[in-house]
Amino acid sequence: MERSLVLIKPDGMQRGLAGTIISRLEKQGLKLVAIKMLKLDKALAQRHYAPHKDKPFFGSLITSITSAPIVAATFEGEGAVELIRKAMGETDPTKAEAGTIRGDFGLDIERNTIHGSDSAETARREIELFFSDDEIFDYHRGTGSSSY
Ligand code: IDP
Ligand code: MG
Repeated sequence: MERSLVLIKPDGMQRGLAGTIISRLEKQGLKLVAIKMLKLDKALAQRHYAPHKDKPFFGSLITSITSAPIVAATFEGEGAVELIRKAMGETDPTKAEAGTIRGDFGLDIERNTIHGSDSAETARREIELFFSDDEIFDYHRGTGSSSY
C-alpha cells in the first residue's frame, strides 16, 4: 500500500490549520498511520529538502521550515501520493484551484501550508527521515463505503 509524508508547515501551524488539513485528508479516505509534532533542526530540514539544495530559495525554505514546530504525518492508501498532491493543489497558492488546501488556505509560495511527497520513492525517503518503523501503525480502517 502506498504511503506519503505530509507536513503542516509553520505557516499552517500559526494559522491553526493542522486539524483542518489532517481532517480533509482523513475524510478523503486516506488512513493516518503516523503523526507527531516536532521542531525541525537545520540538519533534518536540509536532508528533507536536499533535492532543492541548489535552488535560490533553499536558504529561506530552511529558515521558514525550522522557524516553529510543525506536524508530520504519514498517510496510507491506494494512490496516496497522487491523491494528496491533488488535494494540496499547485505549489503557488495563487495558481492553486479553489477547493484545494493551498487554493483555500495558502498565502503565497513560501507560505503554502503543507508539504506532501511528490512520488512513492520520495515518500519512502522522506518518511524514513521523520518516523521510525515502530511509530508507523498497522490497523484496519473501513473504507467508508457501503460495506459498513
Ligand atoms: P511542492 O511543495 O509543491 O512539492 P517544491 O517545488 O518541491 O514544491 O518546493 C518545495 C517548497 O519550496 C514549496 O512548497 C515552497 O514552499 C518552496 N518554493 C518552491 N518554489 C519556490 C520559489 O520559487 N520561491 C520561494 N519558495 C519556493
Ligand atoms: Mg516537493
